[in-house]
Amino acid sequence: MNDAYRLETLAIHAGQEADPATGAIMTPIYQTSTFVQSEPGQHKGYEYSRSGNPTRAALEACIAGLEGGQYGLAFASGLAAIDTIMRLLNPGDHVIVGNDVYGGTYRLFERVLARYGLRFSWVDLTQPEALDAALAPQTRMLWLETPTNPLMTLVDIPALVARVPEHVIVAVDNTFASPAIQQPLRLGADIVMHSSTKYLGGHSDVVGGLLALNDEKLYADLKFLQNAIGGVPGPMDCFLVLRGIKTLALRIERHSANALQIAQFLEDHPAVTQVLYPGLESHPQYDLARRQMRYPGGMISILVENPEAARRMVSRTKLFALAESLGGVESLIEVPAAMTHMSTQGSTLEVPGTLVRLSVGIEHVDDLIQDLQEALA
Ligand code: P1T
Repeated sequence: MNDAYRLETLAIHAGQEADPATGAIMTPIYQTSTFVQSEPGQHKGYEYSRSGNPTRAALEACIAGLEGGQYGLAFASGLAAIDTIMRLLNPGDHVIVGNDVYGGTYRLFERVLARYGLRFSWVDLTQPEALDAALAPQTRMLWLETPTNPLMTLVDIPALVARVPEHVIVAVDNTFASPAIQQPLRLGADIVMHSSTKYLGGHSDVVGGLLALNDEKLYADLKFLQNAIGGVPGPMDCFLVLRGIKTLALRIERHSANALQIAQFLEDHPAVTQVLYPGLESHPQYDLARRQMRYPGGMISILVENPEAARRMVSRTKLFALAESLGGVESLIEVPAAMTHMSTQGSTLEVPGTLVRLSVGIEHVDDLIQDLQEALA
């Protein structure tokens, strides 16, 4: 695929040439566990679907194209993708992580991987200088989310990349933004990771994870781990993500336009104490957002007066469904402290019970604002 094509074109075509066998324009769902060989080791590029499957290969090429990478890898979930990255490390290795991340990432790092000898430092990376103090001789990885889940803070990817030694792997969880908003590999990151459950899938009908990268050795190591560990997606799930990606650019435009209007509405609402949205001038990193993000995205977090007000609001919306997850065409709302981030309770990553997170869908914005107005009345 021509590297010069723009994201809108790549979303529809990258990795998705017509099926050579039949001419089918849509990538076939190769629902098979294994592939016949003519002699041992003689096959048509596929042996067994944990190691590789043509529908998955199309998705892997697609995410590589969208992120401006050479290589892509697909997983059964975002967490399976993160876990596979972390198996690049050895006991005693040190990882620096931003101090606001998805609750499941925190749980995997501190409750699972710490038991295998990895050490994690949780650092406020909105100040790039804070990174210097956290760096240790054993530091092997810098793990970034931007915007973060759920506080919507940003990190300056090139500024942080410039501060770490060459041997430190910089991985960016690009789930909240999607490649339609920012492409971390182009900003110097080594690995970009997605929960494709979210904006890439886009329709709340599939759970998945994706990686994209450029370094050949790192790719060989991750591909080995993908097969050795086996957290791979089935062909139907790969098809659904490919299908969702086709409209990514259009959806992100509408998610962002709707979210900006809703953020402005909420900022003026007396029941709302604070709105955290990178598209608002009041966001402390508005300048960085303008520099690093093509669109401000569809995620908004707000603070309300007290936890009861938060619970009341999310129980009263009708269009904004009360549910975990994000990035689908339909609007969702939740209280992170009680739902997606319960695992951070009692830690330095704990989020306040007054925080409400909105995933703004692509419904008509006037209907969404009316729904929020009624819920806050
Ligand atoms: O759910 P899964 O596909 O395994 O992806 C995990 C994950 C990783 N990174 C980020 C930034 C995420 O937001 C998620 C999943 N998040 C939710 C389910 C949520 O509601 O926040």
